Amino acid sequence: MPKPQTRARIFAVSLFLMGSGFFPLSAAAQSITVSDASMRLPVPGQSTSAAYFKIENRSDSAAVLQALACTCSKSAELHSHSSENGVMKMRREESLTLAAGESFTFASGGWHVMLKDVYKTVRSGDTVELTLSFAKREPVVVPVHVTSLFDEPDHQHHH
Ligand SMILES: [Cu+2]
Repeated sequence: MPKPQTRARIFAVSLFLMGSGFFPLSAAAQSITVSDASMRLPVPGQSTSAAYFKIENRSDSAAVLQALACTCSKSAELHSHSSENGVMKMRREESLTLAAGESFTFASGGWHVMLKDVYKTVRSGDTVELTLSFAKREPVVVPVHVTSLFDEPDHQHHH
């Protein structure tokens, strides 16, 4: 049984190891900010939807967003939109690179997070969690506000 003093020292050493080796870029990871995250529920009969947010890289090095996961759906993919001969096309992207200081907005008609097989238990007004995974950085977890097409004032008196 180690004396309290020894135990305290072991604890201090393990904290040091975590700080220096296990999460070497924790300070950098904190400088990725995500705001205004929202998703709309799939329309009736569909199970696919999209999430949008604004992301800002406040760190001094490039950030590469590589993967996403949402507590609201079976899978989440990075997608872009582009117009080819007047036809909007959606494409799956491997990653999004943000230079130091750069910000980027995911929005309808542009880059979005494609949510596939959205769980039926998710309701309008809920808050779900989106996890953004980066190359050589800790993941960032953000709350996402769930909305529905039927939230719109136009639809509320249709009964
Ligand atoms: Cu898509």
